[in-house]
Amino acid sequence: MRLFKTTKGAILFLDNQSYLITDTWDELINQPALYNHLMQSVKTAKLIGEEQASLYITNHLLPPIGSQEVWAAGVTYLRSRDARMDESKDSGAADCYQRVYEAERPELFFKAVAHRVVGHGGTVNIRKDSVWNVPEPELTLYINSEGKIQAYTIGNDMSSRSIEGENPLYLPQAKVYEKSAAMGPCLRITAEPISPETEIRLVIYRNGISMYQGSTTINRMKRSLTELANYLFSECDFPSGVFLMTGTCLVPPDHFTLQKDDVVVISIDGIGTLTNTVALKESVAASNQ
Ligand code: DO4
Ligand code: MG
Repeated sequence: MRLFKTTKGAILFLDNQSYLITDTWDELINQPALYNHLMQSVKTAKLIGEEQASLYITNHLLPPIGSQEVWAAGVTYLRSRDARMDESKDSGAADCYQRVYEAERPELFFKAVAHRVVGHGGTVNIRKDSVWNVPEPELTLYINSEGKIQAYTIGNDMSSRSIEGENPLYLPQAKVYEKSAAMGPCLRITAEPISPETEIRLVIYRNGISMYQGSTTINRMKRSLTELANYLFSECDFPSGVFLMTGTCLVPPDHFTLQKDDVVVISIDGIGTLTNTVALKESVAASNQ
């Protein structure tokens, strides 16, 4: 089943029917067993027609997040390790990526508070002080307050390769800025864990022309999803649950950097497609005028 957050309420798609659920998002998704909860909810939820559901989703869609924090895992795929070793070779820090790839403890970092996250159809930013920027398409977990993975969505961990490559201590600046995270279009809630064969695809368009395309499957990840969730919860509580981006395996070639107006399209089997246009942050003075 798929759950969309809209300004009209949550829209649940199940067995070719759509339902409107008006509980607050945080209460709705932070269930001990979300799949079972939603199966029960449809018995009393308002059934809405296909036309109305698609109107709400087209015109009123929000990112599928309430008050949760967004965290991210890094260097979970060989491709990410290799790209980062390469971009940091002049800084002498390449070795730290090799070591974290092999270590028992994963790399986990704080990515975003909810107001920095954009949804499907929104704009993601590249930093004006960065000359090398990429999207990072990542399977993203919703983990409830008990530390159990309940749902999956698509995440884009926008990154500055020039800033991180200069010095790994600059990671928070390479990763955390306005609109540096996109998530959506919905949550996919399953009775069983997501299939390891699930495919992630990335296409980047410039003026309508494909500049990069790639795909991978999540079974190429070095770590398990529960391992990442367990580390995140080992010393942190998340009263409304948390989102966790699980790392990228798709890295465009080194000569590629995103530009304003590029369109980033990420698809994951069973979840859908997350599309975002690239922009630059407006200066505060300009946005106040
Ligand atoms: O090591 C820095 C960040 C890694 C990351 O974001 C990724 O592998 O997806
Ligand atoms: Mg990443």
